[in-house]
Amino acid sequence: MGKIEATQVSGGLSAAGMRFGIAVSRFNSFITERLFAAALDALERAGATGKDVDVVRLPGSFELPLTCKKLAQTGKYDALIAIGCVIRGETAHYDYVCAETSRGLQLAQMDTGVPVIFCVLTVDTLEQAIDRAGLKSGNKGFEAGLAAIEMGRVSKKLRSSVAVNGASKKKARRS
Ligand code: INI
Repeated sequence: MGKIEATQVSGGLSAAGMRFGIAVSRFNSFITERLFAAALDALERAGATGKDVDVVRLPGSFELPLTCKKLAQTGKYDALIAIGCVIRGETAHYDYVCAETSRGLQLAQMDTGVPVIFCVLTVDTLEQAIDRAGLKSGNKGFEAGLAAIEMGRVSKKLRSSVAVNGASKKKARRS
C-alpha cells in the first residue's frame, strides 16, 4: 500500500437546499410514471421539498435532450433527471431513438456543466421494462434520484475546489 493520502471528493446524499429538474417522457407512460414516482420518492426521503423540484412532461425520449439542455441553461438546477422508456419494435426506430437520446443527453450535460442523470430504459420487451420500474430489478427511478443528489453535490464541491485552487495559484504568482 502506498503512503500518499489522496484528497477525496465525494457527494453526500442529502438533498436539502438543492434544486432538481425532472424531464418525463409520455411515451410508455405506464413505465415512465413509475420511474418518476420513485425518483421523487428518493429526493423527498433525502430532504427535498416540492418547491425544490420542477417537472416537465414531453412526448417521447427523443425530446429529452433539448428539454434537459434548456432546463440546464436556466442555471436554476443542481442536477436534472431524464426519464424515458424505449422498447424495441420491429423496425430500426428503436436504434435511432436510443442513440440520439443518449448522445443528446451526454451533450446536454457536457455543454452546460449541469449533471443530467440518464434514467432511460432501453429494453427488448415490456416485461424487462416492468422489472426495472418496480418489480424484479428494483426501480431505476429511485437509483436515478440518488445519483442526481450525489452528482449535484459532487459538482458543487468541484466548482468550489477549482475556485479555491484558482485563487491560491493567482496569489502564489503575485508573491
Ligand atoms: N419514444 C420513446 O420514448 N419510447 C419508444 O419506445 C418510442 N418508440 O418506440 O417509438 C419512442 N418514440 C417516439 C420518439 O421518442 C419521439 O417522441 C417521436 O419520434 C417525435 O419526435
